[in-house]
Amino acid sequence: MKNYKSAKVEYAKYGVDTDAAIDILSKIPISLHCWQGDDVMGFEPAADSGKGQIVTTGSYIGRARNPEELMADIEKALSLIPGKKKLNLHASYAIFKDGEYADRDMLEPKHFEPWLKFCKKKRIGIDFNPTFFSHPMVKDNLTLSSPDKKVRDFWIRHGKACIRIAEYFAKNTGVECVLNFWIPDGYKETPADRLSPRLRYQQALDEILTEPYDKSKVYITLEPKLFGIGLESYTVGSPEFCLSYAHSRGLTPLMDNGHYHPTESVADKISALAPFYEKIALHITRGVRWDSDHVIRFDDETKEIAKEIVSCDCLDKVFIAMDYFDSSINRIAAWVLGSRNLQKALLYALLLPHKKLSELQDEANFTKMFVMDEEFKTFPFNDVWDEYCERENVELSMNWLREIDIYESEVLDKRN
Ligand code: RNT
Ligand code: ZN
Repeated sequence: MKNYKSAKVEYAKYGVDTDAAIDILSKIPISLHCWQGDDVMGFEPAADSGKGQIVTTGSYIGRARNPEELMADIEKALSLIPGKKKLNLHASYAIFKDGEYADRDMLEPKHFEPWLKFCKKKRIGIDFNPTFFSHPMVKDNLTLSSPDKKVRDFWIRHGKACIRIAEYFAKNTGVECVLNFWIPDGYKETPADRLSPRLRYQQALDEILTEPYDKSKVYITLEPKLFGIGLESYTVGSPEFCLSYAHSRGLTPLMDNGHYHPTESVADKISALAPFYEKIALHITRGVRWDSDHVIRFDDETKEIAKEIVSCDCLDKVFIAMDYFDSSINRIAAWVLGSRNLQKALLYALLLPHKKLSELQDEANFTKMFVMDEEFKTFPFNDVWDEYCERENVELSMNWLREIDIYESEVLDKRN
């Protein structure tokens, strides 16, 4: 890129090596969530969508309605996103050949074979999630914490089945699989008994974990949440519960930045967990006034999370996934935009003079630390970004949108 050389010189003045930054960025795996492509519907014949706590809003044309369409859309998105990717699947995206439907508690690796084939062709790893929502066995908003043993047992079987599927993905791709547990369980009103549901959740998870798995290939993560729609007063899997559980059982904590009080910062929590966990998993999203899962922007919150990952030297410790769903704009554009913004935030973080800034902190030179932090915001960042895109062979700037426009008129328009 024509301006890259001068940008490189500018950054080098502060000891920042732009080539090294580009190189590191290209190797950070970003997990692309399949559910942005179809409004979190999945492929089950009687998908109970709309129930459960996952809400998408908007009615943009071209939602992927079957595995072929979703794979084609993912393929388009992947071609426009630089860097290393993984695909993040949910159990509700099992693919059934004619007449061989299996309910969630009976899922097997074979129901995900086409996904494995797809990802092997793309040479990417796979992450996985049991789907504890949008299903008739979610009773009164409860799954693993239900007082009804039949309900709990159904979801325990689901959890175990997902461990087997995660291991199948990891073994066959050669890439570790992050298996994330999130349950929507909770109450709209102040419950009379907060303890029993948590004890039941704890026991159910213990039961699921009796399923043997290879801990060097499958990383089980637990995702807490402060509240959900219809669960405003109490969630069973609260942050304290999930962290304590994960820590006591050797699991990995997962933090979704939409799941906390609005003034809490997930960026700050990374260094708080880092000393205690081998791995930390993240769902990067954007909440607007609530856990609304808007498309990731290149904004302060995302930059701050990226900055912490880099400055805490946690790049090998974190599993980075995205979790948002917008059906009011072109869904492929949503994927590409969010992924690129997240990578921009990581690049931005990689281009900061962390060593210098922390020296200033230790010297209590807070004035200079503040000034430098601000000045770097207007450094020639975009020249380095464009260089990265060029080296990765993806479209620069907004040119990628043109490709999506063509895909929209040639493919998506015809889906209605
Ligand atoms: C829900 C959680 C969860 C889901 C996905 C689809 O609040 O964030 O991670 O969004 O599993
Ligand atoms: Zn999440």
